[in-house]
Amino acid sequence: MLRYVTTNPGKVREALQYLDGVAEQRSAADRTQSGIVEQLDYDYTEVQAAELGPIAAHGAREAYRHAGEPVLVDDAGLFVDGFDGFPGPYSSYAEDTLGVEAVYRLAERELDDPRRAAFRCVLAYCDGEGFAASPDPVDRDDRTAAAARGAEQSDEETEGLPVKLFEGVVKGRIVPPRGDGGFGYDPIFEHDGTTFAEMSSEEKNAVSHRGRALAKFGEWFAERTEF
Ligand code: ITT
Ligand code: NA
Repeated sequence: MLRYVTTNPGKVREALQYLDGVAEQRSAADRTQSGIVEQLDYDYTEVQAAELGPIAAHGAREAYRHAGEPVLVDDAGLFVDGFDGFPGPYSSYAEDTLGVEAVYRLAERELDDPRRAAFRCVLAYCDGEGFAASPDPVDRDDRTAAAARGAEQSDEETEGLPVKLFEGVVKGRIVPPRGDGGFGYDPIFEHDGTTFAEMSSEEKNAVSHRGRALAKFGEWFAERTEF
């Protein structure tokens, strides 16, 4: 059993839809969806860092020690180019304090159109075992690769448990809120003319940061196990 570690029901919906879909395609017909991956509603400590990688890696170790079974932690954020990546790793805090509409209004007031931004998602997998050397599944993107290396190194030194990271990125722009699907910043994030809140979770998964990270994870995990 793989535990998808998050307190956020929106993430769970997208991740389970994706991972159950992958598992169903690849596995025996008698496998039930619920037996493969389940949410673990666990609020791990979010260490302060400028990048998502170290936060997710630290969280995965903590969640694994808590759960005692394989875990996948999902750390994500909205990075606004004109704000030098803000709110980024502080996206959850900014949503709780300012709110999503205020983040839009701030961007509208301070930045010229197009207000470029990216969603990033880092998935951190830990099952208490090591990983054989394999081609790095993390993005070629410099920033991402650096974040991944940083996470692996610093965490290796402090805590030992190996963690594997998978990152997905999607580019878009900040727009006035549209749509009532999705969650979080979805209404103000437009990709190819559609906000994420105007997409079904299946449509969102096909292009999103989370969908891309899940695709990388799914490919790696399928080879590692009978998943
Ligand atoms: P967990 O840490 O328990 O997983 P969280 O919601 O606090 O739940 P993060 O720490 O990763 O998750 O915070 C990410 C913030 O970015 C939070 O405000 C989310 O609502 C938002 N967010 C993450 N993924 C998103 C997505 O796909 N679409 C819109 N907003 C997203
Ligand atoms: Na969080």
